[in-house]
Amino acid sequence: MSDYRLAFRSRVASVSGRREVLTGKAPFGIFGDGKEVAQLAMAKVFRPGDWRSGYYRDQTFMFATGMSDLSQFFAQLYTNTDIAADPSSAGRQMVSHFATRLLDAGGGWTRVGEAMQSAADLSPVGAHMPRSLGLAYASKLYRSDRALREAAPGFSTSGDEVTFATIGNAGTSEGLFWETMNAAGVLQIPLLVSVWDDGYGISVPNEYQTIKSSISAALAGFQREPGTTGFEIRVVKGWDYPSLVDTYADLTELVRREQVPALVHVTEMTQPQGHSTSGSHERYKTKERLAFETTGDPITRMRDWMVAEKIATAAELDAFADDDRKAVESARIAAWETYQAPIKAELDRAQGLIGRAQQESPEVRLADFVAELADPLEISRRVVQSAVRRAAYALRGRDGAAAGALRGFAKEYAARNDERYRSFLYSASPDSPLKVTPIAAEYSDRSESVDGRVVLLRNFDLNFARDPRLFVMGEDVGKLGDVNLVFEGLQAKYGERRFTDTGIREATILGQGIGTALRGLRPIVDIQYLDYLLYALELASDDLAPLHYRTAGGQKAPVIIRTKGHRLQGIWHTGSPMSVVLNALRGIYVAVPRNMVQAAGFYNTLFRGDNPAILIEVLNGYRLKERVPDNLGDFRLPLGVPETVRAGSDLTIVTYGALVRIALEAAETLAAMGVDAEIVDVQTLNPFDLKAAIAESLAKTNALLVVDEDVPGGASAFILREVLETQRGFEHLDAPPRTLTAAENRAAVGVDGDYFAKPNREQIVEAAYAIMRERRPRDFPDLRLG
Ligand SMILES: Cc1ncc(C[n+]2csc(CCOP(=O)(O)OP(=O)(O)O)c2C)c(N)n1
Ligand SMILES: [Mg+2]
Repeated sequence: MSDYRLAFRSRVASVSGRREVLTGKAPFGIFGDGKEVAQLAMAKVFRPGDWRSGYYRDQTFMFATGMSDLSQFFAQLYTNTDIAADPSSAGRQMVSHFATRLLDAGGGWTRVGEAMQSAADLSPVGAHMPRSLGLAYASKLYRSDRALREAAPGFSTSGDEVTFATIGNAGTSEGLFWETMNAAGVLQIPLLVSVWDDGYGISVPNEYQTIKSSISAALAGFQREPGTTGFEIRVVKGWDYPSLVDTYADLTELVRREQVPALVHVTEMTQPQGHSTSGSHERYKTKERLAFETTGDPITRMRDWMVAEKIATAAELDAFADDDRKAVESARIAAWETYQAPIKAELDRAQGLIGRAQQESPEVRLADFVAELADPLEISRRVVQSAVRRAAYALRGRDGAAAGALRGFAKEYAARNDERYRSFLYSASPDSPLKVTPIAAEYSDRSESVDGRVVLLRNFDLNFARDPRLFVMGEDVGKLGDVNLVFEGLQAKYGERRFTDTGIREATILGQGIGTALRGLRPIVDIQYLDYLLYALELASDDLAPLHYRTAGGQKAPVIIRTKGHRLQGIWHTGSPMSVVLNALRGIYVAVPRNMVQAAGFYNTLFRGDNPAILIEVLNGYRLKERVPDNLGDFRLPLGVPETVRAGSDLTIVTYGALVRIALEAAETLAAMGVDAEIVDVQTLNPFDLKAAIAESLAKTNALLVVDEDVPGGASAFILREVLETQRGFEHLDAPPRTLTAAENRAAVGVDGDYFAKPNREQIVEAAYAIMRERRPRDFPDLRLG
């Protein structure tokens, strides 16, 4: 009875939510109507420590488990920015995009493993699947390793947790789904995937979506059989309450006990209100199908079954219906009032302040702004902020108390709205990598010189000995010990669980990282070449980078992506799509160390911090000799602090990564030509030079050359903006700034391809020389080379 009533209330909420959107009170609606009954069954087997990783149809499940409720649901529908009202996203995500709060107000972990959890939903279809893999994989790691459970207290009691993923039938057409399913079958992890099959993906039916029009038929080859691994697959109808309850009970027991992945294909689900509030299904569904939305309704069928089985009489159920409708309606009204009350108060306050300023300065025309706020087009903060600021423009140059009060409010209000709408992109917790205390590398007479790869190898070894939560996943990182042998011998020392070979599946390697990081582990996601990061880019951009932001500080996944790039051979092993990385991945820090000692120093910082980051090692640097710091493993380089690798007085060359060495060679040639170049290695592109050291260098040299591995207008444009605009570097320049970048085309294979596609020593010399010649033509005669 209580299940039925919960499903009923959930339905009323869907209907009510749609109405709120259609009457203009909420921006958008997408609801779980037609999917209720299966979710009741799934909720019954869901325990503290378990994870949901699902999509926007799951409100009934969220209500049934207590991870959400009607008031949070409506708060999110109305876009309430108060974390207490909408703990999933503080008004940042569309309705039905759920998340539990894993972090406390200071950004530290709560005892995540002791409560039911939901990873933060996202709108791109299927993009939550890869991290589901990691959530489930963490159970396997925790179960097999008691020391790990002790090293990450509060995250897992015994490794018995199950991850429940949900996805729509059409969502299974995405590559990310298939990649996840294959990997889950290979890994044999406690992942229970439910496909909510309503026959459609918006207007496109299953025959266009899925081979054999059925995901369970398509995946039949995944079914585990004696002697093989695989999935346990079940098909059950979305209205068949007793079968659903039995299926989830049996299957979850198996998944939990044996850590076997499972698929529940829930068929014959409905969409009584159509896909979402942005369209009407009458436009594309047949009459028969529209009729089925009523005749096949899972709640009606559950009710019929209850009456037939004499669990309740129709009259009893009708009597509850009234109460349940009222309960939903009063939750909605309360949520609407809670949403509106503070904004209305802000409107009133602003109106009062403008009114008083008007009295103080009757000659200024402020009446329009007062009128705007007295009868606003909408109850919104933009209305308030816009009116207040335009009133302040009209009051410019006036010193009265009321004008001052209005300006004070305008400033405060803007700052408060920045917090509401722009905060939490990066971790600000005590564990932020920006707060890790730097420790300089130390050298002595005993410091030996070794290949760069050995510096990294020893540094990883020391970190892995220090922190049992660290592990690395990727292609060839285990048995081989990385294609450049950076992990040589470490799998033998630390075991397969910590140096783990994976299939060629960059997106789900990253997903495995996101999921395990959410569960308190410290994954290093190894992407073999920077060029192949693009396979994982969508996920990095949509799931990882905005995770802390979209949960308003409720969740974090401190994944460290290790990759290598810039210089080797050919079209796919020399890539530096740095502008892609920078622009798609705000929220993720970007380190571009010039050598392996610097890389080690940044890893040492990032492993101790809680913000995701990507570190790009210089691909042709593994065989170059470097001196090993005596405090390897322990020294920590600060993020956002460039290093001047050559002091000079004539011009500043700003660069990073592999180009630092080439720029240093160029500086020697330049010195012989009478040019004393200062070379600044930016070291981390994000954060970028937090103390404006580059502007200081410009104050001395008055000239800027940015040398970049990326395409024209790529990362160099980013660097120019930072230096010229943010740091006001233009004030120091006495010649136009220049950028020297890679070509638009990628590098042909071979040493010549690299030389002619990427900045080389001679190009740097000539670009620097040209700047000098422009400033002092008499001292620097034309080279007459073109
Ligand atoms: C990557 C991506 N492409 C397109 C969309 C637009 N879109 C939103 S929902 C949807 C249909 C999803 O259908 P299904 O997975 O069956 O879930 P249902 O809504 O039917 O429950 C589409 C195409 C999206 N959100 N993400
Ligand atoms: Mg569907």
